[in-house]
Amino acid sequence: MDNLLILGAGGFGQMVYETARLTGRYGKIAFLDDAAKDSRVIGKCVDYPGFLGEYPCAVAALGNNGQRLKWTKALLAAGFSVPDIIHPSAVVSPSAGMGPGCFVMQRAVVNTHVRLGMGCLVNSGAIIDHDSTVGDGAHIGLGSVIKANCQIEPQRKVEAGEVIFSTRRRIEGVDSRELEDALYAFGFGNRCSYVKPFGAGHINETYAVYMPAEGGEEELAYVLQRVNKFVFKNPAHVMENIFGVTEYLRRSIRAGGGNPDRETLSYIKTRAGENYFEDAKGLPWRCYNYIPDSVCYQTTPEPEQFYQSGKSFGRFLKQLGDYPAGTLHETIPRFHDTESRYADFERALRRDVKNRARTCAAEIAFTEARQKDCGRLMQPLRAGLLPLRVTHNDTKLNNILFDAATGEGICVIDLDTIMPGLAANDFGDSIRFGASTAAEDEQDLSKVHFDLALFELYTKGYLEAAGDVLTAAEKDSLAWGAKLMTLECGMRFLTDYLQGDVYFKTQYPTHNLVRARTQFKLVSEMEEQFGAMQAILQKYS
Ligand code: ADP
Ligand code: GN1
Ligand code: MG
Repeated sequence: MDNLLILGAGGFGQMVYETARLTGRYGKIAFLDDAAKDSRVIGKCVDYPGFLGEYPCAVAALGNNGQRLKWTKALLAAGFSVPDIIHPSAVVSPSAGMGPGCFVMQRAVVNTHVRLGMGCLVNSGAIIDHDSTVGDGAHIGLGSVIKANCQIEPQRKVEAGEVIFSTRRRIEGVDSRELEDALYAFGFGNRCSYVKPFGAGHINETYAVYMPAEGGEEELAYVLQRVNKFVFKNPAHVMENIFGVTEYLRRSIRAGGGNPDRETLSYIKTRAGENYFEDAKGLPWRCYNYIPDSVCYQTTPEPEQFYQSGKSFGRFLKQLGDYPAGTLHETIPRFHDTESRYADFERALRRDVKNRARTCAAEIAFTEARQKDCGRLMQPLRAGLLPLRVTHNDTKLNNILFDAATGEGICVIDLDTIMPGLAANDFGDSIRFGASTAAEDEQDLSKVHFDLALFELYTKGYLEAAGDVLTAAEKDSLAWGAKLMTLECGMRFLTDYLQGDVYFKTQYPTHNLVRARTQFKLVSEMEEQFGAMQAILQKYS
């Protein structure tokens, strides 16, 4: 049995003396103290180096956190063995770890995976719950409670009876309280390595969440999004749709022998079991697993990818053929009601709140000249000639993920607008975005063309996947879908420009006008090639 030297013979030192005795692990026990009169005091604190031979073990039993830590370090530096003194009535989890010179007093509980630094004092009756971390020299006061996953800073004094509910660590890339709250709400706060803005959507705020991976690396593990509440007035409905559809797709992908973790998004509930988290400002956050080895394109990189996206969206329509459409909420009313979009445009023009109408006379005239076209799909829908299906309604290329290795379309994303709709709308929205030779916001219109070859590739992919479920009237409607979705989108950009950019994210004041112009250029070219488009549709029908 080793002899033990205790620095400090005050009240706390006496408790440590009694505790050390009770452990039965030490032979002689003596004190060093600068002031106390006690027969067991054999010198002053500064005398410690001289006792190393006779007393190989030593601890600093000083109530002051800074002093306890300072002397613990000094004893270690001098070569003493600095043990932890743990009262036999304390409960310390076998998975807990502690640095040298800690004291765990009567009936204290140190729970699973707790980490104590050096020279910590866990006083009588204190409880430190699982996965909490206590910094060097901290004092966890009598009967206090540190709840799970807390971080107590070095040398902090937690008062007797105090309860620490949660503490937060600084996560790189977090620039708002709401983002931090969301990370904690989904349970990533304690492990997350960093977050950063992600993607190029026009509506939501998207972040990539990086977590520690094996081998010390960090990996993109989750996608966290703040849903745009100006656009989606009822986020609970959006999330009910999304959970309903993705869980349905999961089951049918699995049943068909596919990989449900790659072929549909897996949304994650909050720690409280909710579909989404509402932050202090009342804004909704949701989260899904990042699909590894996937790529998302902002423009069509190779014709093959566009063919692949046709197949993916065609497959998506078919997969949801039996989905109970009546359970879906209409997340944006009249979303692809082109006549109603025209009325919105007229209202914005009448009000012209930013006095911008004078800057876009040509675009206004272009739209007005096509008012009659706006009913070209709504009328047959009302007449029962075109069926409502479960559609995606936002089928642009950057709402699909491709397999980085094989180039195949693997997964449809951005499920906010899944609602009953027309197949022609999904077909058409893909064409307006992906069958263009330039980006949606290209300023040089001489670069913007409708590419008939791309149109053909998408048509081929889409009809290969969904041709057998579409009616003849639906197939006939697809060319109009392409033209009207492009016109409608241009009208929406123009409307937003007139309203002062309240809907779509913009990077500069004329951004929405620039977008409207590309769409109208595409509409003009589609009008010129309408016959050829219809012939291609015939060929693959
Ligand atoms: P928004 O409504 O803002 O378009 P999205 O859900 O489409 O919201 O996300 C925005 C963008 O984030 C996507 O267009 C894409 O670029 C990117 N993104 C989202 N999820 C993923 C993912 N799992 N993998 C790669 N990129 C993604
Ligand atoms: C928006 O959300 P995002 O960026 O995938 C918009 C679509 C438009 C598209 C134009 C909910 O799509 O309707 O066609 O911008 N989404 C919503 O690029 O309004
Ligand atoms: Mg999107």
